[in-house]
Amino acid sequence: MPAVPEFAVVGHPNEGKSSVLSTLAEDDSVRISPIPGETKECQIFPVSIDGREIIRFVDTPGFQNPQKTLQWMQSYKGGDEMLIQAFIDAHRDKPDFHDDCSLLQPLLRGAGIIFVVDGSRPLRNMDKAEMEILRLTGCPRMAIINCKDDEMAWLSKWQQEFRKHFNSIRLFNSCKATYGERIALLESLKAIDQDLQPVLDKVVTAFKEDWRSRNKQVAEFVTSFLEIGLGYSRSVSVSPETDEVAAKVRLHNEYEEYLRKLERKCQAQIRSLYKHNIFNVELPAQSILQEDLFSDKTWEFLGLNSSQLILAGALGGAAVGASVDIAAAGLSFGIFSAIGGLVGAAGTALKGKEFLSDKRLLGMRLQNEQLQVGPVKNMQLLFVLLDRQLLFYRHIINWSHGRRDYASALSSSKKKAFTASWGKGDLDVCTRFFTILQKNTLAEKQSCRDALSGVLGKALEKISCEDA
Ligand SMILES: Nc1nc2c(ncn2[C@@H]2O[C@H](COP(=O)(O)OP(=O)(O)OP(=O)(O)O)[C@@H](O)[C@H]2O)c(=O)[nH]1
Ligand SMILES: [Mg+2]
Repeated sequence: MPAVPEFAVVGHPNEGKSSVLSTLAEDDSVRISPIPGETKECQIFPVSIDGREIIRFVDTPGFQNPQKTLQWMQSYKGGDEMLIQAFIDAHRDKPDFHDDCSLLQPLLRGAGIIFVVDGSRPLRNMDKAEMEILRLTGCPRMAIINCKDDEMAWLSKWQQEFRKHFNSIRLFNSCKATYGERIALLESLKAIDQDLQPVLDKVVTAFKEDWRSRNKQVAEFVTSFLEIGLGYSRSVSVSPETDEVAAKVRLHNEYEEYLRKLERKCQAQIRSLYKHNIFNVELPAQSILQEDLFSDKTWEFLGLNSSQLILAGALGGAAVGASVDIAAAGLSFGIFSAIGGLVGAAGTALKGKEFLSDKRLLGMRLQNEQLQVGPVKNMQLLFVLLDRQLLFYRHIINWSHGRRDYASALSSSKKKAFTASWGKGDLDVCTRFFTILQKNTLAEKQSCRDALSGVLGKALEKISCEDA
């Protein structure tokens, strides 16, 4: 085995070799196609962490002539260690054997073998021939059963046969595999050869550390997004001639548009961190993330429920219970009516989520002939934004790189508000962060944003470990 561990992904055409490789290496540049024979030449896909290559996978063409190759190998009289080289030498000029020669090439360099089969179809003699060829090469090898359909009837037959030929067997679905399943597969590669253990231990550790560090970066991206988005403030001068309502509407719309853009930018950062560079990882049609940030549906499903909001102190405890005529308080005015202390009082009058999630309450005031929008007054916006980023994160990490069936996107984005299950401690961190943004007191800002980033990091780790 070379200094950087190398594994050739081999098998019959169209079984999902390239898909498995793409998912394992988190590389969406791998060519995948429903037409057999897509991969024509071997191609190395290195996996680098912090600029250092730690493992490499080789995509290979499928077996072209397994039966004839096996026959040749069985009648070969030379030494075992020369078998692959001798086969290649004898067939290099025969176009019919181009793919067979090509796929064996990496084994000459000492690559390990990952044999991929589609376990949703029955076992054939051809498969047995391929397994026997791989056994004769003497290279360390494992088998991956990549069930393209959910058909499992043939699974036990495959497993039975595999036990005769491979040191390790794993079920791995290249289209649905999560981060945890990728790690588990790498772990099981260790079992194929004792000599591989120390180096693969390092690879697995590096993969785990890299994942943690990416989660930390996401926490930072989201914290910065919230800091900028919620701390936003703009003002314009007004004179007695100014159409105040029109000016307010304009300021408000500008803010909404600004926030939408900022949100998309943060999502793009997350997407690129998880190496979805080429394909647009589409959201399922039914995803709540398809809804506009300020749509009623978004605010109905995401963010905190009323008791959580009270727990978070979002309403200001003292005001709860007060009875105020909300029309008089100015809610009927429309988009901008929340002015500081009125929030709590009005909340009790409107009751429940209806008021608590009133997305109009973004904060706007008129002072010294200056009309100002922001910073945001409604803390629910913080939780809606958080939930949307967490949902996006979950969608991205669970979209495996080998997956190309965009038309039938899985409904990985359930309508679920992550923050609604957060405990008092985490909610307090959010409240403090939000309060500091309101006051714009620089001194405490750093510690508050660090605390929020920490809470987020924890939430991301939890989502990473959940099933998709
Ligand atoms: N539904 C589903 N489709 C899969 C899965 N794995 C692969 N496919 C599809 O099967 C087809 C073949 O996949 P590839 O990864 O290109 O197969 P390959 O073994 O590299 O094929 P060749 O390069 O032609 O030998 C593609 O259309 C994939 O999208 C899977 O787990 N589930
Ligand atoms: Mg291929």
